[in-house]
Amino acid sequence: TWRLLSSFIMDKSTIRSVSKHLQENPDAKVIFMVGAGISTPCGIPDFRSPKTGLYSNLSKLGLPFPEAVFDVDYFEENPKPFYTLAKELYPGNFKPSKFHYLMKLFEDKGRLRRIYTQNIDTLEREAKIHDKYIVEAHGSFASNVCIGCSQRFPVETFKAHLEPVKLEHKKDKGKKDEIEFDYARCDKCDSLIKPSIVFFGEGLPNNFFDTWDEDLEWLKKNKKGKHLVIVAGTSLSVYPFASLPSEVPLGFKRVLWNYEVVGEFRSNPRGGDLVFKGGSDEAAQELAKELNWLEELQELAGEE
Ligand code: CNA
Repeated sequence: TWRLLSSFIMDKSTIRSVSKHLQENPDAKVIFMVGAGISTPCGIPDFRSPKTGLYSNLSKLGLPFPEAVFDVDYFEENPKPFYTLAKELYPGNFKPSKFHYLMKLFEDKGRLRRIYTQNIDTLEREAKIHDKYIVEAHGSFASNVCIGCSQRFPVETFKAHLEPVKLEHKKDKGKKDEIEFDYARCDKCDSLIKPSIVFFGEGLPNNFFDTWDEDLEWLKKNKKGKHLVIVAGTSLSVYPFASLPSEVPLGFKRVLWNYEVVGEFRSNPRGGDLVFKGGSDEAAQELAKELNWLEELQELAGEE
């Protein structure tokens, strides 16, 4: 019976509850906390989905362990896997999902407080959501930094080096042509330049901590707990980001839209949690329908 009960409360009725809450509380705003799952409908693989996730597809890059692609020491030794991945993931190659456009609608309707994103694909910006709402917790491709002296470089610096150069092995006819990159290097110290993406072992940007402090204060002032937190498309396994939902003060409704039940929603669920186990775009579409925003959502997403 427990199983039956839990599958019942994870169905679309929880999305209707979100809609009802937002309609009954016109001053309530939403904080989104999102991850790679909201961009899988755009064609960008996430990390951990079995079979389709990046980690299960990285073997072709010859990495000693999958996370090495985002490891500074490994990058210094062998930048090629990161360059290969960056070329594939580089912003501009993908269009935002319905979920991204739903967040844009929350902005347009004056119902958005903030988006905390772990994604580096900049699709929130691509959906034209104003910068002031976006916290890119794991950085982005939007600026570049030298790993030796921390000097900053404009976005074009790294991008210009993403075109592979072909090395021809004229003397060794038996060997196949190899794809290589001409790695971007600092003009001052000659160390490698990388996008300002947070690699493992690196600290998160200050604005992540500062903005979250500000938003926590803002939540605490809302004594009746009317604001909402919507968590979507994340395995909640990378810290400190993963602890955000647990820091939401008691009394607020927390929403999860994900293929699997993750983090505190599984280990320490709260009575008010509203979990929909399913696709983030499906949830976005359903909520838009319930709020009578569907036409606008379809227009933003470029659908008929
Ligand atoms: P993750 O660990 O790969 O988890 C993704 C989660 O989303 C899993 O629980 C999936 O079941 C779920 N999921 C996948 N697709 C959907 C969908 N359409 N609807 C609902 N749920 C879905 O990714 P996290 O973001 O939690 O991990 C943090 C890493 C991933 C961050 O450091 C990112 O930089 C990194 N990453 C980002 C991107 C990107 O920018 N798009 C891509 C791949 C990895």
